[in-house]
Parts: sequence; structure tokens; C-alpha cells
Amino acid sequence: MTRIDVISLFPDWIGQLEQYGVVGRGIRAQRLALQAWNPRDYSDDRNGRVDERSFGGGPGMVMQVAPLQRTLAAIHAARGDEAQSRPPTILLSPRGDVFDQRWARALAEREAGFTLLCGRYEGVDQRFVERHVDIQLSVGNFVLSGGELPAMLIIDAVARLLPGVLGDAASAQSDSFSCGGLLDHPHYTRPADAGVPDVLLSGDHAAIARWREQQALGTTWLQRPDLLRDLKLSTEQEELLRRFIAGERGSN
Ligand code: 9D3
Repeated sequence: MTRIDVISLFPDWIGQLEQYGVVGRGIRAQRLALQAWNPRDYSDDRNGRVDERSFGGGPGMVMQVAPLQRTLAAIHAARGDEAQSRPPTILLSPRGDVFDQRWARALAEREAGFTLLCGRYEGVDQRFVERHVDIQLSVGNFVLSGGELPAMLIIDAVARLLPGVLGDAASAQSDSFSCGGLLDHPHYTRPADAGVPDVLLSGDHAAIARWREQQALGTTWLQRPDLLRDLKLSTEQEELLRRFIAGERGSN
């Protein structure tokens, strides 16, 4: 069972995840355990303060070391981890390495799980970062107000990769960024009226597979050429893409 602990000033928000979708399924299937921890519960201040003004001045507050350290200690005690096998502490931070599908796979492979720390305000006292943070992750080049949404995003991306969480193991494998690094082909469903490519209604499975491969290549070429540049296409793929670009748009 993979255990993810989350340190956040909004634990109820994180807790919502277990009611929905793939994370809910993972928890019900006992492949995933999710627990949110509020550093306010580990404050030594009567009002539960966990932040202070930044030394040196300037706007914004900084999360203090002591409440975070006690929260982390409580997590490790609850997990019963020995010092050597402590799960990594991951700080969500704009300074971090940008999270991607490779990171999702790497985290999903950590069977014991990990601890996510959601920063708020201007950030976390650097001494805590130096003593306890193993990895820093960002979710992209835009400014958020805290690490909660990034944490939820990471939990979702990791949960769906855990064995036994998605009913159809193949569905985790065959979507974008896993399916040979290409975007998915377009999908159609009922009603089967004008606009549905004929080949999808033909019953010719080989032709359908070829059309889908060509659409995956063509869609990636049109919308994410950066992904295509990192791939080595087979001769068949080169030919399918060449005909897509020539304007056949999947008519083979
Ligand atoms: C205006 C504040 N910034 C000064 C230049 C620094 C800053 C501090 C704290 C910017 C954002 C935040 C809060 N963001 C996160 O905690 C965060 C985040 C993000 O903002 N973008 C992308 N990924 C992440 S992960 C955590």
C-alpha cells in the first residue's frame, strides 16, 4: 500500500480528493492511503500560529521551522518508519524541478509513498528545507498561491499509475505521454451521423488501428511538435505522418 501524507494548512481541501475519481478508487481498493496533516495542530502558540514575518523585511510571511518539524515527526511516528527507510519529503515550490509524467512514474514506483509539503505565504524557512526536504517540485511556470493544488495534481497523476487502481491496466499505459510519447488520437461515439470518419464504422480493425496511429502522429505534429522532436519514428510511422501532412488527413 502506498501511503501519501500531506502537510497543509487546508487539510480538509486535500481530504476532498478521497471522495472522487481515481484517488477515491485507489483508497477504496486499499492500494493508496492519503492523510492530511495541519501544522497548526503542532504549533506551540495558543492561537495556532505557524508563520512569521521574514527576517530582513519585505512583504509576506514565512512558515516556521518548529511546527513543520513536529508535524513531520508525527507523520514518521504514525508510519513507524525506521530512520533509514524514511519516505522522501517533497516540497511543492515554484523553485522545484517541473513535474511531468516521468516524475509521476518515479513517484509511483516508491511503494512506501512520500510526504508532500504544501507551502503557503512566501514560503518555508530555509532551515527546514535544508534539514528535511529531499525533493522540490513545481507544476509549471505560473504563479499559484500555494502548494495544495500542485499536491492534488501530483496525487492524481501518481494514483492512476499504482497497480490495481485503474480497472483496465492498459488504460494507464495507452494514453498521452505513455503511448510511445504521442498524443492520443481523436475519439467518437454515438450518434454515428455525419462527421464520424467512415473507417471507424467499417469494422476493419487493421484499418482502424492504422487510422488511429496516423491521427496520433498527425495530432502530435500539429499540436505538440516539441514531443515529436524527441521521438524516433519507425519507417511506417514516417510514412503515415508524411501522408497526413500531405493533406490526406487520415484517409489513408
Ligand atoms: C509573488 C510571490 N513570489 C515572489 C516572486 C514567490 C512565490 C511564493 C510562493 C510564488 C508562488 C508561491 C506559491 N506557489 C507554490 O507554492 C507553488 C507553485 C507555483 O506557484 N507554481 C507552480 N508550481 C508550484 S508548486 C508550489
